[in-house]
Amino acid sequence: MPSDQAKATIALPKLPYAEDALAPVISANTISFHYGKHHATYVKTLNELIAGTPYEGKSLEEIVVASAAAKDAAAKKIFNNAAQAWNHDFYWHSMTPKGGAPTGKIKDALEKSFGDLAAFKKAFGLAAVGQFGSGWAWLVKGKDGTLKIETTSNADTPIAHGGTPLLVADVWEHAYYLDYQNRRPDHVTAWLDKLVNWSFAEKNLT
Ligand code: MN3
Repeated sequence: MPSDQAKATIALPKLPYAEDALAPVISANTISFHYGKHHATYVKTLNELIAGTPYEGKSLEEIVVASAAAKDAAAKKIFNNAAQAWNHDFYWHSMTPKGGAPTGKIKDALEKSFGDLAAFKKAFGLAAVGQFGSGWAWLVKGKDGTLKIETTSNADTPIAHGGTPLLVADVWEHAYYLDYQNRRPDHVTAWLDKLVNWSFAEKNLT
């Protein structure tokens, strides 16, 4: 029976830029499917799965952490959709039309951990291209304060394991296939050179 009582649901966050803002590295067509279909569907499915469960009313981060710790099949489905919803919002913010070279504290941290920007890009690119199948390539702050590169498979996310992500690249095929087909290395190279939102990474670092 329909109720007019407002229920706490997880909202689809707005994109931080227009759908065509990242072109030509990522086309408006890709963003319209990736955000408007893939990301939106994770959010919609999540809301359907948590309705009437103890997860309802929790924040997205809380749902990710709680469902990661639970071992049952229902929790696994909730985790997949919650983590994908969280990862995608983090991914949109990891990019900007004004990408380029890092400055300030994030530049210092990168140089301390990787030597220089070129060495970071090489290591991150190898990890992103080498992630077998669907997944994510992350720049994270390790427990010792140094920056590290990690990859996760499918929906998995550092925040489920107490990690501190600074940036993420989506390497699921849906992130680049319309523009690059099988050329994931070309997509990752252009992503690193043109789209990285270093201010977002710095904000997450400090
Ligand atoms: Mn995706």
